[in-house]
Amino acid sequence: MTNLMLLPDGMRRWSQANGVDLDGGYAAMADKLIEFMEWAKEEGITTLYVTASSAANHSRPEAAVITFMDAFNDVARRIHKQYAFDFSGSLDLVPDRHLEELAELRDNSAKDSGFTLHYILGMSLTNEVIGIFNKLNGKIPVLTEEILSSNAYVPEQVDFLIRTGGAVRMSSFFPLTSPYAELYFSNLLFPDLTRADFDAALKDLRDRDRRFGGYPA
Ligand code: GPP
Ligand code: MG
Repeated sequence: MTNLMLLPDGMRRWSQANGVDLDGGYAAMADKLIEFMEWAKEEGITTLYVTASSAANHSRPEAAVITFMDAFNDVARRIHKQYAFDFSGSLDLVPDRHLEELAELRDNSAKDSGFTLHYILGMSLTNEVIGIFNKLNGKIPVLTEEILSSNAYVPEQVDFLIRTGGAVRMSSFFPLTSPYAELYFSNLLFPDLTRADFDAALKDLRDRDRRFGGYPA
């Protein structure tokens, strides 16, 4: 069982480079995301986590927020009858109508399909830690690793992570309880990613010697 987290970055730049508006750029993201899911599934990935937004992304002008949320909702709508769909994150940042639709799509998704698309919305390590503390403060005697994991935005340890768009940083997208996630950074703008690029990324990730802090075997 291998899971993968995708940070699909670069849609604004892709829109500019291709002479389309932002809606067009995010429509290209939506189509590519659906292709990407097929690639991931074919390669034996069981859950694809997609960082749909950081908390900071929700401070963009309202029209820009609606543009990226519309595209992510569109993808969930297009795949939910075929795959399980789930989401988590700083959900108070997400516009109500998008959130309501995502909940409905999650509830009606194909839960037994063997493949899950899971969005993490409004990512921010700071908000995440503050949220967990405020939710549990006074209600548990001590914080354990298990309680921390079950309240984290990403509900399991991430194996592989791919970020497109050229930035070699995690920004706010770090999965809190995944210290051994293997990271892969691609210079490509997400809508330009091809199957060959995906295969090369996955080969690179799979060839790594994962030791989880221990000595080599
Ligand atoms: C980024 O494209 C995309 C999102 C809002 C989705 C999640 C964000 C990540 C950074 C993974 P963009 O609008 O930032 O394009 P660009 O990087 O070209 O400005
Ligand atoms: Mg960006």
